Amino acid sequence: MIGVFAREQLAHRPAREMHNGAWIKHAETAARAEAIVAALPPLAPARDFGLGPILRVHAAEYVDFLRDAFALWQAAGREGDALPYVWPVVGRRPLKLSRIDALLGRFSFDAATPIAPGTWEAAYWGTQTALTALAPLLDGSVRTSFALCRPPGHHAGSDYFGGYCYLNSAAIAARAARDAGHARVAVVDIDYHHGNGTQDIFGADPSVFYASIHADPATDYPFYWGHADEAGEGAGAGTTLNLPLPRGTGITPYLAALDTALAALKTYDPSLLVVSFGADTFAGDPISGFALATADYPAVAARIASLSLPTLVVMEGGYATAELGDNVAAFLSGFA
Ligand code: OKP
Ligand code: ZN
Repeated sequence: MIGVFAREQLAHRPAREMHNGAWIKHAETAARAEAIVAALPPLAPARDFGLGPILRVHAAEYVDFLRDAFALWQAAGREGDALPYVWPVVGRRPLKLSRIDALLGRFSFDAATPIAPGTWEAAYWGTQTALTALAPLLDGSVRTSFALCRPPGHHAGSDYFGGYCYLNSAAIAARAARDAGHARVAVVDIDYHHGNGTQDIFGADPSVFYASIHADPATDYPFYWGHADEAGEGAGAGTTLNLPLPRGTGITPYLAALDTALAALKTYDPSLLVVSFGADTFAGDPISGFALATADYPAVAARIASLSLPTLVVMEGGYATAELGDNVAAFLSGFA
Protein backbone atom coordinates (compact mmCIF):
# COMPACT_ATOMS: atom_id res chain seq x y z
CA MET A 1 0.00 0.00 0.00
CA ILE A 2 1.30 3.44 -0.88
CA GLY A 3 -0.39 6.77 -0.20
CA VAL A 4 -0.21 10.15 -1.95
CA PHE A 5 -1.14 13.64 -0.80
CA ALA A 6 -0.47 17.02 -2.43
CA ARG A 7 -0.44 19.88 0.06
CA GLU A 8 -1.59 22.27 -2.68
CA GLN A 9 -5.05 20.79 -2.06
CA LEU A 10 -5.23 22.77 1.20
CA ALA A 11 -5.47 26.01 -0.84
CA HIS A 12 -9.24 25.53 -1.33
CA ARG A 13 -10.93 27.28 1.61
CA PRO A 14 -14.50 28.38 0.85
CA ALA A 15 -16.03 30.36 3.69
CA ARG A 16 -19.66 29.30 3.61
CA GLU A 17 -22.37 27.47 1.70
CA MET A 18 -26.11 27.90 1.31
CA HIS A 19 -27.98 25.19 3.23
CA ASN A 20 -31.78 25.02 3.52
CA GLY A 21 -32.03 28.73 2.86
CA ALA A 22 -29.37 29.85 5.33
CA TRP A 23 -25.61 30.36 5.28
CA ILE A 24 -23.59 27.75 7.14
CA LYS A 25 -19.84 27.09 7.39
CA HIS A 26 -18.59 25.09 4.41
CA ALA A 27 -18.51 21.42 5.49
CA GLU A 28 -15.72 20.38 3.12
CA THR A 29 -12.75 21.86 5.01
CA ALA A 30 -8.98 21.70 4.61
CA ALA A 31 -8.93 20.34 8.19
CA ARG A 32 -10.50 17.13 6.85
CA ALA A 33 -7.39 16.40 4.80
CA GLU A 34 -5.07 17.37 7.65
CA ALA A 35 -6.92 14.96 9.97
CA ILE A 36 -6.39 12.11 7.52
CA VAL A 37 -2.70 12.97 7.08
CA ALA A 38 -2.25 12.93 10.86
CA ALA A 39 -3.73 9.43 11.16
CA LEU A 40 -1.68 7.72 8.43
CA PRO A 41 1.98 6.87 7.85
CA PRO A 42 3.76 9.54 5.75
CA LEU A 43 2.20 10.11 2.32
CA ALA A 44 4.22 10.83 -0.83
CA PRO A 45 3.82 14.15 -2.67
CA ALA A 46 2.10 14.20 -6.05
CA ARG A 47 3.85 14.39 -9.43
CA ASP A 48 2.55 16.70 -12.13
CA PHE A 49 1.01 14.89 -15.12
CA GLY A 50 -0.33 18.15 -16.60
CA LEU A 51 -3.74 18.93 -18.08
CA GLY A 52 -3.75 16.08 -20.62
CA PRO A 53 -5.38 13.40 -18.41
CA ILE A 54 -7.92 15.97 -17.10
CA LEU A 55 -8.97 16.85 -20.66
CA ARG A 56 -9.65 13.15 -21.37
CA VAL A 57 -12.63 13.50 -18.98
CA HIS A 58 -13.54 17.19 -18.77
CA ALA A 59 -14.57 19.50 -21.63
CA ALA A 60 -11.89 22.06 -22.52
CA GLU A 61 -14.36 24.94 -22.20
CA TYR A 62 -15.23 23.77 -18.68
CA VAL A 63 -11.58 23.48 -17.64
CA ASP A 64 -10.88 26.99 -19.01
CA PHE A 65 -13.90 28.31 -17.12
CA LEU A 66 -12.87 26.66 -13.84
CA ARG A 67 -9.33 28.02 -14.03
CA ASP A 68 -10.55 31.58 -14.74
CA ALA A 69 -13.79 31.67 -12.74
CA PHE A 70 -12.51 33.31 -9.58
CA ALA A 71 -10.61 35.99 -11.56
CA LEU A 72 -13.76 36.71 -13.60
CA TRP A 73 -15.76 36.97 -10.39
CA GLN A 74 -13.28 39.47 -8.94
CA ALA A 75 -13.14 41.40 -12.22
CA ALA A 76 -16.92 41.76 -11.95
CA GLY A 77 -16.32 43.51 -8.61
CA ARG A 78 -17.69 40.74 -6.39
CA GLU A 79 -16.74 40.07 -2.77
CA GLY A 80 -16.12 36.63 -1.26
CA ASP A 81 -16.38 33.30 -3.09
CA ALA A 82 -18.04 32.82 -6.48
CA LEU A 83 -21.44 31.10 -6.46
CA PRO A 84 -24.01 30.54 -9.20
CA TYR A 85 -27.55 31.79 -8.72
CA VAL A 86 -29.23 31.02 -12.06
CA TRP A 87 -29.22 27.84 -14.16
CA PRO A 88 -30.27 27.04 -17.74
CA VAL A 89 -33.34 24.79 -17.69
CA VAL A 90 -32.67 21.39 -19.30
CA GLY A 91 -33.46 21.59 -23.00
CA ARG A 92 -32.83 25.34 -23.32
CA ARG A 93 -30.74 26.24 -26.36
CA PRO A 94 -27.00 26.22 -25.56
CA LEU A 95 -26.14 29.92 -25.66
CA LYS A 96 -22.48 30.89 -25.45
CA LEU A 97 -22.61 33.68 -22.88
CA SER A 98 -19.66 35.34 -21.20
CA ARG A 99 -21.03 37.03 -18.08
CA ILE A 100 -19.60 35.27 -15.01
CA ASP A 101 -23.07 34.59 -13.57
CA ALA A 102 -24.17 32.93 -16.82
CA LEU A 103 -21.01 30.83 -16.89
CA LEU A 104 -21.37 29.77 -13.23
CA GLY A 105 -24.89 28.49 -13.89
CA ARG A 106 -24.01 26.84 -17.18
CA PHE A 107 -21.17 24.81 -15.61
CA SER A 108 -22.78 23.75 -12.32
CA PHE A 109 -25.81 22.05 -10.78
CA ASP A 110 -26.01 23.41 -7.23
CA ALA A 111 -25.26 26.47 -5.08
CA ALA A 112 -23.41 24.65 -2.28
CA THR A 113 -20.10 24.56 -4.15
CA PRO A 114 -18.26 27.91 -3.95
CA ILE A 115 -15.29 28.80 -6.13
CA ALA A 116 -12.69 30.42 -3.84
CA PRO A 117 -9.24 31.85 -4.66
CA GLY A 118 -7.45 28.48 -4.24
CA THR A 119 -10.12 26.24 -5.74
CA TRP A 120 -8.46 25.64 -9.12
CA GLU A 121 -5.07 24.91 -7.58
CA ALA A 122 -6.53 22.45 -5.06
CA ALA A 123 -8.78 20.68 -7.57
CA TYR A 124 -5.94 20.45 -10.09
CA TRP A 125 -3.66 18.84 -7.49
CA GLY A 126 -6.45 16.49 -6.46
CA THR A 127 -6.36 15.04 -9.96
CA GLN A 128 -2.55 14.81 -9.89
CA THR A 129 -2.76 13.05 -6.51
CA ALA A 130 -5.00 10.38 -8.04
CA LEU A 131 -2.77 10.03 -11.11
CA THR A 132 0.36 9.74 -8.95
CA ALA A 133 -1.26 7.01 -6.84
CA LEU A 134 -2.39 5.21 -10.01
CA ALA A 135 1.11 5.06 -11.56
CA PRO A 136 2.52 2.21 -9.42
CA LEU A 137 -0.64 0.17 -10.04
CA LEU A 138 -0.09 0.54 -13.80
CA ASP A 139 3.50 -0.70 -13.63
CA GLY A 140 2.57 -3.46 -11.19
CA SER A 141 4.87 -2.31 -8.37
CA VAL A 142 2.02 -2.14 -5.83
CA ARG A 143 -1.46 -3.74 -5.57
CA THR A 144 -3.26 -1.06 -3.53
CA SER A 145 -2.76 2.66 -3.34
CA PHE A 146 -4.50 5.53 -1.59
CA ALA A 147 -5.02 8.98 -3.09
CA LEU A 148 -5.86 11.56 -0.43
CA CYS A 149 -7.88 13.74 -2.79
CA ARG A 150 -9.55 16.91 -1.54
CA PRO A 151 -11.83 18.56 -2.59
CA PRO A 152 -13.75 15.40 -3.56
CA GLY A 153 -14.62 14.70 -7.19
CA HIS A 154 -17.42 12.21 -7.78
CA HIS A 155 -20.21 14.79 -8.24
CA ALA A 156 -18.28 16.64 -10.98
CA GLY A 157 -19.30 15.78 -14.54
CA SER A 158 -17.45 16.40 -17.76
CA ASP A 159 -18.68 20.02 -17.85
CA TYR A 160 -20.11 20.77 -14.42
CA PHE A 161 -19.18 21.28 -10.78
CA GLY A 162 -21.39 20.68 -7.73
CA GLY A 163 -21.56 18.71 -4.47
CA TYR A 164 -18.25 20.20 -3.26
CA CYS A 165 -16.61 18.71 -6.41
CA TYR A 166 -14.86 20.46 -9.34
CA LEU A 167 -12.67 17.90 -11.15
CA ASN A 168 -13.49 14.19 -11.01
CA SER A 169 -10.23 12.63 -9.81
CA ALA A 170 -11.59 9.06 -9.70
CA ALA A 171 -12.93 9.34 -13.26
CA ILE A 172 -9.68 10.88 -14.49
CA ALA A 173 -7.74 7.99 -12.96
CA ALA A 174 -10.14 5.41 -14.43
CA ARG A 175 -9.78 7.02 -17.87
CA ALA A 176 -5.98 7.10 -17.49
CA ALA A 177 -6.01 3.38 -16.64
CA ARG A 178 -8.02 2.72 -19.81
CA ASP A 179 -5.56 4.79 -21.83
CA ALA A 180 -2.68 2.79 -20.28
CA GLY A 181 -4.16 -0.41 -21.73
CA HIS A 182 -6.66 -1.71 -19.17
CA ALA A 183 -9.56 -2.81 -21.40
CA ARG A 184 -12.14 -2.88 -18.61
CA VAL A 185 -11.97 -0.72 -15.48
CA ALA A 186 -14.48 -0.72 -12.62
CA VAL A 187 -15.37 2.10 -10.25
CA VAL A 188 -17.10 1.18 -7.00
CA ASP A 189 -18.44 4.25 -5.23
CA ILE A 190 -19.03 3.80 -1.50
CA ASP A 191 -19.47 7.43 -0.52
CA TYR A 192 -22.82 8.12 1.23
CA HIS A 193 -23.90 10.21 -1.76
CA HIS A 194 -24.43 8.98 -5.31
CA GLY A 195 -21.54 9.88 -7.62
CA ASN A 196 -23.61 11.47 -10.36
CA GLY A 197 -20.58 12.96 -12.11
CA THR A 198 -18.83 9.62 -12.48
CA GLN A 199 -22.07 7.99 -13.62
CA ASP A 200 -22.62 10.68 -16.27
CA ILE A 201 -19.02 10.48 -17.50
CA PHE A 202 -19.11 6.72 -18.02
CA GLY A 203 -22.86 6.07 -18.46
CA ALA A 204 -22.57 5.37 -22.21
CA ASP A 205 -19.09 3.81 -21.99
CA PRO A 206 -19.05 -0.01 -21.80
CA SER A 207 -15.34 -0.02 -20.88
CA VAL A 208 -15.89 1.46 -17.40
CA PHE A 209 -18.38 -0.19 -15.02
CA TYR A 210 -19.80 2.18 -12.39
CA ALA A 211 -21.37 0.63 -9.26
CA SER A 212 -22.60 2.79 -6.39
CA ILE A 213 -24.04 2.16 -2.94
CA HIS A 214 -25.55 5.33 -1.54
CA ALA A 215 -28.43 6.99 0.27
CA ASP A 216 -31.68 6.76 -1.68
CA PRO A 217 -31.87 9.89 -3.83
CA ALA A 218 -35.60 10.03 -3.09
CA THR A 219 -34.54 11.43 0.31
CA ASP A 220 -30.94 12.53 -0.15
CA TYR A 221 -28.66 14.67 -2.28
CA PRO A 222 -28.11 14.66 -5.29
CA PHE A 223 -31.82 13.70 -5.78
CA TYR A 224 -31.81 13.63 -9.60
CA TRP A 225 -29.42 10.71 -10.09
CA GLY A 226 -28.72 7.36 -8.43
CA HIS A 227 -32.15 5.73 -8.66
CA ALA A 228 -32.17 1.95 -9.00
CA ASP A 229 -33.46 2.01 -12.59
CA GLU A 230 -30.44 3.98 -13.90
CA ALA A 231 -28.34 1.25 -15.54
CA GLY A 232 -26.39 3.05 -18.30
CA GLU A 233 -27.29 4.21 -21.80
CA GLY A 234 -26.50 3.18 -25.38
CA ALA A 235 -23.39 1.04 -25.64
CA GLY A 236 -23.03 1.42 -21.84
CA ALA A 237 -26.41 -0.13 -21.05
CA GLY A 238 -25.88 -2.60 -18.21
CA THR A 239 -22.52 -1.20 -17.05
CA THR A 240 -24.01 1.12 -14.40
CA LEU A 241 -25.39 -0.35 -11.16
CA ASN A 242 -27.17 1.74 -8.53
CA LEU A 243 -27.94 0.30 -5.10
CA PRO A 244 -29.77 2.97 -3.10
CA LEU A 245 -30.28 2.26 0.62
CA PRO A 246 -32.56 3.92 3.18
CA ARG A 247 -31.39 6.37 5.81
CA GLY A 248 -30.38 4.57 8.97
CA THR A 249 -28.71 1.68 7.12
CA GLY A 250 -26.19 -0.17 9.29
CA ILE A 251 -23.39 -2.59 8.48
CA THR A 252 -25.41 -5.80 7.88
CA PRO A 253 -27.60 -4.53 5.02
CA TYR A 254 -24.67 -2.42 3.83
CA LEU A 255 -22.46 -5.49 3.38
CA ALA A 256 -25.30 -7.30 1.60
CA ALA A 257 -25.48 -4.45 -0.94
CA LEU A 258 -21.71 -4.46 -1.25
CA ASP A 259 -21.78 -8.17 -2.05
CA THR A 260 -24.34 -7.49 -4.80
CA ALA A 261 -22.09 -4.77 -6.25
CA LEU A 262 -18.97 -6.91 -6.05
CA ALA A 263 -20.71 -9.89 -7.69
CA ALA A 264 -21.62 -7.64 -10.63
CA LEU A 265 -18.05 -6.39 -10.85
CA LYS A 266 -16.73 -9.93 -10.82
CA THR A 267 -18.96 -10.83 -13.77
CA TYR A 268 -17.76 -7.74 -15.63
CA ASP A 269 -14.17 -8.94 -15.05
CA PRO A 270 -12.18 -5.68 -14.90
CA SER A 271 -8.38 -5.62 -14.65
CA LEU A 272 -8.26 -2.56 -12.36
CA LEU A 273 -10.54 -1.13 -9.68
CA VAL A 274 -11.05 2.46 -8.52
CA VAL A 275 -12.80 2.87 -5.17
CA SER A 276 -14.48 6.22 -4.57
CA PHE A 277 -14.32 6.09 -0.77
CA GLY A 278 -16.40 8.40 1.38
CA ALA A 279 -16.26 8.09 5.16
CA ASP A 280 -19.60 9.90 5.33
CA THR A 281 -21.34 6.52 5.80
CA PHE A 282 -20.12 6.85 9.42
CA ALA A 283 -22.89 7.08 12.05
CA GLY A 284 -21.50 10.36 13.37
CA ASP A 285 -21.33 12.15 10.03
CA PRO A 286 -22.95 15.58 10.41
CA ILE A 287 -24.53 15.72 6.92
CA SER A 288 -25.36 12.04 6.31
CA GLY A 289 -27.66 9.31 7.63
CA PHE A 290 -26.09 5.83 7.56
CA ALA A 291 -24.97 4.05 10.73
CA LEU A 292 -21.55 2.51 10.08
CA ALA A 293 -19.08 2.35 12.98
CA THR A 294 -15.32 2.89 12.76
CA ALA A 295 -14.87 -0.83 13.49
CA ASP A 296 -17.02 -1.71 10.44
CA TYR A 297 -14.66 -0.21 7.85
CA PRO A 298 -12.01 -2.98 7.78
CA ALA A 299 -14.70 -5.51 6.78
CA VAL A 300 -15.94 -3.23 3.98
CA ALA A 301 -12.40 -2.93 2.63
CA ALA A 302 -11.67 -6.66 3.07
CA ARG A 303 -14.65 -7.57 0.85
CA ILE A 304 -13.37 -5.21 -1.83
CA ALA A 305 -9.84 -6.60 -1.43
CA SER A 306 -11.23 -10.12 -1.98
CA LEU A 307 -11.62 -9.23 -5.68
CA SER A 308 -7.80 -9.34 -5.80
CA LEU A 309 -7.57 -6.47 -8.31
CA PRO A 310 -5.03 -3.65 -8.51
CA THR A 311 -6.98 -1.09 -6.51
CA LEU A 312 -6.83 2.69 -6.31
CA VAL A 313 -8.68 4.16 -3.32
CA VAL A 314 -9.68 7.78 -4.01
CA MET A 315 -10.87 9.90 -1.07
CA GLU A 316 -14.31 11.46 -1.53
CA GLY A 317 -16.46 12.71 1.39
CA GLY A 318 -16.52 12.29 5.19
CA TYR A 319 -17.35 15.27 7.40
CA ALA A 320 -16.99 14.01 10.99
CA THR A 321 -13.54 15.57 11.14
CA ALA A 322 -12.66 14.39 14.66
CA GLU A 323 -13.17 10.73 13.68
CA LEU A 324 -12.18 11.02 10.01
CA GLY A 325 -8.56 9.97 10.42
CA ASP A 326 -9.54 6.87 12.40
CA ASN A 327 -12.23 5.96 9.86
CA VAL A 328 -9.87 6.24 6.90
CA ALA A 329 -7.11 4.33 8.72
CA ALA A 330 -9.61 1.61 9.65
CA PHE A 331 -10.77 1.31 6.04
CA LEU A 332 -7.24 1.12 4.63
CA SER A 333 -6.28 -1.49 7.24
CA GLY A 334 -8.78 -3.86 5.63
CA PHE A 335 -6.56 -4.12 2.53
CA ALA A 336 -3.55 -5.37 4.50
C1 OKP B 1 -20.14 15.57 -1.29
B1 OKP B 1 -19.64 14.13 -1.17
C2 OKP B 1 -26.79 21.85 0.74
C3 OKP B 1 -26.45 20.44 0.97
C4 OKP B 1 -25.47 20.08 -0.05
C5 OKP B 1 -23.89 18.58 -0.66
C6 OKP B 1 -23.32 17.28 -0.28
C7 OKP B 1 -22.10 17.02 -1.07
C8 OKP B 1 -21.43 15.77 -0.60
N1 OKP B 1 -27.87 22.24 1.53
N2 OKP B 1 -24.91 18.89 0.26
O1 OKP B 1 -20.41 13.18 -1.85
O2 OKP B 1 -19.37 13.70 0.17
ZN1 ZN C 1 -20.61 12.13 0.20
